[in-house]
Amino acid sequence: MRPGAVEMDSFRLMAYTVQCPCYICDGGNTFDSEVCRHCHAPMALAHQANTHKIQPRMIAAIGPSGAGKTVYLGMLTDMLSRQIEDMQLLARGAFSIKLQQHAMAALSRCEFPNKTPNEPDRWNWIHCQVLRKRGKPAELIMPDLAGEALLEEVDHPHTFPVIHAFLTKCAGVMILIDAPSAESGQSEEDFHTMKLVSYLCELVNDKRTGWPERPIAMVFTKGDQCENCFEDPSAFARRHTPGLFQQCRERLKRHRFFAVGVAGAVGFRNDAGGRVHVPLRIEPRGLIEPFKWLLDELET
Ligand SMILES: Nc1nc2c(ncn2[C@@H]2O[C@H](COP(=O)(O)OP(=O)(O)OP(=O)(O)O)[C@@H](O)[C@H]2O)c(=O)[nH]1
Ligand SMILES: [Mg+2]
Ligand SMILES: [Zn+2]
Repeated sequence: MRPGAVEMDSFRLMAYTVQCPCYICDGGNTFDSEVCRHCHAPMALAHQANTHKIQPRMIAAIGPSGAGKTVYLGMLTDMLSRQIEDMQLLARGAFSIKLQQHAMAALSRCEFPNKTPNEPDRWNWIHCQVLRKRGKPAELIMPDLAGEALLEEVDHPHTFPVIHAFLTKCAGVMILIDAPSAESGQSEEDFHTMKLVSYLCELVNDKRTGWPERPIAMVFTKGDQCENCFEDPSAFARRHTPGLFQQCRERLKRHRFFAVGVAGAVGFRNDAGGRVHVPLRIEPRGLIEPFKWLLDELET
């Protein structure tokens, strides 16, 4: 602007005529929107990608409510950001630290984090760069979805446009399965996971790029309460989630079974709302393997 020239107030509206596409659903938004008006994903994801001129890939931990997604993702990102392993995770943007902060604050108080709310604008998203000793750095976007919303979308497609758009574009997933429930003979675990696999396979069924061709890690959680699943996760799946095991063999080209545990021991506390689980120790086991496998598969 020339010295002395004053911008007309109405000129500021010009900025609103340029649409900024959401990174998840491609829907148009104004430059100052915080969340996408179509799918409620944070617009920070699009701004980060534009600023750094990068196209992050999307991966996710999915599974029914209570499978352990928030605990797993919180602990995994915390471990990787401390670089005890061969991999190091660098969060991009302050919003990417919220999940780790929220989960670790709860665990350090000897509590498990709260159930993830169903409203998509309250989910935590992580945009990060993962550096590895071998292999190229990976740019990733990972949300912590609510299990209830996920199963609602599976039962009634398009109720949660963000889940639909995200899982269409997603490059690979970890499906979390509650191992102690599966071992105790609750067929719910088997059915929920089979439904998720069917949903994915029907969502993108292209011969070359569809879900049957994308990597899927099947992760048994809460291994601390179910030692058997660590020995041979695949044999555990055959025995305790036979429907899922068969479905994976028939429909998925790239899948593998894993077992993880975050808590070392769990107790109970009586609260106004009933009995609450309390983590007595934190003893992460097997957390890195499924994530590493997924990244390796994405590179091939
Ligand atoms: N023993 C044991 N229990 C766990 C572990 N991880 C999670 N849990 C239990 O599982 C519950 C649910 O864990 P979350 O991580 O909140 O589950 P979620 O999949 O995020 O559930 P939604 O947010 O409802 O989708 C926790 O409150 C704990 O009681 C674990 O490693 N060991
Ligand atoms: Mg959660
Ligand atoms: Zn969107």
